[in-house]
Amino acid sequence: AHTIRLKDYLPPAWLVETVHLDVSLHPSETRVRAKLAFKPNPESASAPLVLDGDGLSLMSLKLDGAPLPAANFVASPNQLTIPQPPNGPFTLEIETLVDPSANTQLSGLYRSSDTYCTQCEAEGFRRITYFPDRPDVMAVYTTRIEADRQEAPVLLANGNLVDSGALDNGRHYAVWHDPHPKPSYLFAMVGGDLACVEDSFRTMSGRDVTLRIYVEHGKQDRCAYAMDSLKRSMRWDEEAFGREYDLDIFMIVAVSDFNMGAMENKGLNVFNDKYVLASAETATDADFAHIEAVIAHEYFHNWTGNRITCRDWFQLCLKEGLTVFRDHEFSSDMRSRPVKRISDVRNLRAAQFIEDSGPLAHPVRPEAYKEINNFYTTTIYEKGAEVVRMVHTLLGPEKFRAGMDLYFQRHDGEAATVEQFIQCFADVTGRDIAQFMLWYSQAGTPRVTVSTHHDAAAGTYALSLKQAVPPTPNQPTKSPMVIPLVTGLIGPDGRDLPLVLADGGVVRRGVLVLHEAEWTFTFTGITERPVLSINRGFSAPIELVTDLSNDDLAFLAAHDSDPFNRWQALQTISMRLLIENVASIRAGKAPRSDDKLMVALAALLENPALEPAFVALALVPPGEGDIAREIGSDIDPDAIFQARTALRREIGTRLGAALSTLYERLTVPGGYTPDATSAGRRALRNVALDLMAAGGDASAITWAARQYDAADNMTDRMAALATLALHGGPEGERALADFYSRFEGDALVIDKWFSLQATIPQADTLDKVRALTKHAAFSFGNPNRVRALIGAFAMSNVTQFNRADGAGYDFLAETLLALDPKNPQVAARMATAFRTWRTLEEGRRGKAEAALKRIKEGGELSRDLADIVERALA
Ligand code: BAL
Ligand code: ZN
Repeated sequence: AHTIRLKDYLPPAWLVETVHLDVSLHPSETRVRAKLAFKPNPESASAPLVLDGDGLSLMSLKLDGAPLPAANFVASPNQLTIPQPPNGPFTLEIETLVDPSANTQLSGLYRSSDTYCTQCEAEGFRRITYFPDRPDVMAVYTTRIEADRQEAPVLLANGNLVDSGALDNGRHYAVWHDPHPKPSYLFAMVGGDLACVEDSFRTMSGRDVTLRIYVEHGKQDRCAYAMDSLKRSMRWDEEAFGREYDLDIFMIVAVSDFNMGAMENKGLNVFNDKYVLASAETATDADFAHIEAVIAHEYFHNWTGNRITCRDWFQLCLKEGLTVFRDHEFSSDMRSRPVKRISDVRNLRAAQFIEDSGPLAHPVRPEAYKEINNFYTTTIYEKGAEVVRMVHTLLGPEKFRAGMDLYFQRHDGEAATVEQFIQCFADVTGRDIAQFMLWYSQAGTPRVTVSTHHDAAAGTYALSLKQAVPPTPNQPTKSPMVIPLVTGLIGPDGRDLPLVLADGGVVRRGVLVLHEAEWTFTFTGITERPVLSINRGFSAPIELVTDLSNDDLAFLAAHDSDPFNRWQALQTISMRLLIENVASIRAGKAPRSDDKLMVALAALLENPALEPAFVALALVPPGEGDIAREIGSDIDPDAIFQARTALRREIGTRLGAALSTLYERLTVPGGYTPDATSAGRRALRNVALDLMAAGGDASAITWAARQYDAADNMTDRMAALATLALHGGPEGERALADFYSRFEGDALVIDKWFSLQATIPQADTLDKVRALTKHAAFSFGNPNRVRALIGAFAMSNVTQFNRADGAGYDFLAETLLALDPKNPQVAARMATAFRTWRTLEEGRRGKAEAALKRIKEGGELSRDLADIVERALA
């Protein structure tokens, strides 16, 4: 396939002023008439008109109202060219025929449980009509939809409703107008028989906005949390960023077949129903938190993405990284900031750091792609958000806000670039941004090595830092980055010492900035040896290697004023132990235990000042993927699993009494509410239960069974089920069967049942997963089902996906070859489970490589899947 490169960017030769769409919905023959007003782009040379298409059937074509003779254009399913268009503005009327029911790719116009809906990002609009389908072509859209009134009583598109009415033959129509120019990827329309929940929001300038959430009939009572999250998001964006909503109505439509989480189409967000529907009985605390975050994320795109969009797809992080940063900030304000930060960093390490260390590593702003759908990655999103967070850290909150204000003021209504965004911060501070831009262009996770020296006689403390960025695909050598390290020096009394640099430099807000490959900061006035707390709050997305002893780390765990580093200190002690034990296990020796770690963990359990959610996070050892990444090569997933299991067992037995006291004490009084404080209590209580079970405490199984049966909410029921399924033997079987019969028919809940079974680290799991692919509730056509079963197995069941006999790889290869013709985007996403294959021990490595080669040679692959497989093998 063709490679598209950033350096080849050219502005469009033709702009589109207005788009009038007239769509007549039909299950298999939907007629789309598009009237496009073109004008030459004054900034580019005259050129033929070349419009994108994807699988289109052209029915008719008119230019300025007259049919265009066949000799004057060239049409194929994937392109429409007019070699000699008029010199000035003209209109083109294009009629195409599309088949929504046959659209299993879920890109363009398709059907989800009989509802017609669209997904146009990144390149789905060209599956509806021929168009310059690129984000720097922004037009004003008017959309007329007509449909059978019975089949689709609800007809929606972007903007405000301007007309509607009845037609002959039981049909009706609606006309929507969106006054804000937008790129085609933000177009959306929906038609179906949907229920609606309505509310309203008064904006900061006193305008009333109608809010509607459309769902399947009977699901209205599961929309309350989404609606509440939307209203809180709208208020927060006004308060935190001064951003007000700009249409009379904001709509969300929940559909059950969706490739992504949700989509920010202007005024008409389309959501995977997983991120809308919630009730105490069906959704966990984590589901509620995700709903809040995704609702906010899509809403925030209205300014960061829609009002200011991306010039081209290389700039994807401009809207995604920034909007993730904004939704993280929102959730931090709604919930506990430290707990949110720890969870986000855990996710970053488990996904982005792993991507960044393997064959799929790419810069936050890539320079080339073959298939843009494969770049909706954790690097663009989460590392992109970390880069914005570093701007915030380097500038401080006031300057950051000033830079954002300037960005909105300067670029509103434009398709912008990353340089233009960062330039706004340069302009409000007068700083040079050249070196900072390396965060966008250099892939790989920087490694910072820290060594310290205290000179008691001189009262100085030297902090020596070295940075290195590892090689990544197509980037063998790297330059030093700008690394903001929020730092504290903690005295023996547990308090932060003043940071006074020997060279007279000033440390603002505790931020030390490393610019060079190596640098030493020397502090004065340090008479007693302090303990270093560095990269507080995970101020830079780096790997940190320090010379801190385990005693220093235990001190930080107990005393650091930065909660993130308290958590990190315990993780580091655990990681050191786990790595040592993995080596022991592979050498046939028993894993050792670590008394100091147990003492530090015990202290957490007894500290009433700590938030339960924080303690819950601190009790969970580093994940299998993290341990593997830290070891780096020659990975034996079974040894890692055994080392981690041994540590969990040790915690369960050594702290058993304290854990059971916690379990009994932490009951949450009253009925279920999804607020962060109650969720934190449930989280800690359920972690305690699971650790007791891991420690082999038989009463934990009894308690889990009781909790499972008595639960009035999904968080407690699911947690008990997971503990039983992992440790409970026949009790686990009983509970799994009960769970299915309780929630049969509720697809989103049954997804939890699929995922849980797919992630059990036992030898018979693959057989069970194979059997479940035949289960009546499973379907390869629905992305949520595929992710719940196949995705969970391949991405989250480290030992069973990486079985020594290669059967896990073979299963995934077979599955991907079967799925690819139906839904290439989802197949390609699942294929990224192979992203760490080169780090495995020799036997598994050979089997994974063979499976990847089998996929590669398995027939005509989609561009999506071929791209991932080729990069994985390169
Ligand atoms: N733009 C695709 C979905 C999202 O990131 O919001
Ligand atoms: Zn987004």
